[in-house]
Amino acid sequence: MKEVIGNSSVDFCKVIELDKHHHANGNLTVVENQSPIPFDIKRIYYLYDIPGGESRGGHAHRSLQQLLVAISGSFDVVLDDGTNQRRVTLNRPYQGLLIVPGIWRVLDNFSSGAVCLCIASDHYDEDDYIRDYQSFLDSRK
Ligand code: T46
Repeated sequence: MKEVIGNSSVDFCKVIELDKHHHANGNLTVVENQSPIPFDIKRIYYLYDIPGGESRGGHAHRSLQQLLVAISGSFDVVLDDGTNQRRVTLNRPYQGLLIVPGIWRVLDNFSSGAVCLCIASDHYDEDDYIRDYQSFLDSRK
């Protein structure tokens, strides 16, 4: 079993302003390895067609770092380090929420047509997930 990397806090998760190229014919935003995110990108996936009232997440990662972007619509991310919780609303395609390892996250309050782009520091690995909340709390001790 992998160890949780670092003794992280919800305060280490931050909204990062992404590069925005504004033009009369529309906008363009760029995300590259290490700029402005502090990791190399290994995987991209996205959540979409989320029915009203549904939530996603409900787990923590041992070592994965992610940047979440509301590339369409809006949703909330509830961050939990086992002691403190923070609710962050994402509703701009030029802002990304960096989530560090060891943070329980729940995504909810999805608007109609919301799309959550997830940029990840590693490939999919089920061993990196902590999907049981009590196990998450135990991992924080
Ligand atoms: C996270 C939130 C924001 C794969 O096969 N490959 C993948 O890369 C991913 C992300 C998922 N899957 C499979 C595993 C499950 O059978 O897709 C299914 C749904 O995954 P999960 O229940 O983990 O989905 P979410 O939306 O609850 O969580 C996902 C990410 O897993 C997670 O890292 O932070 O989005």
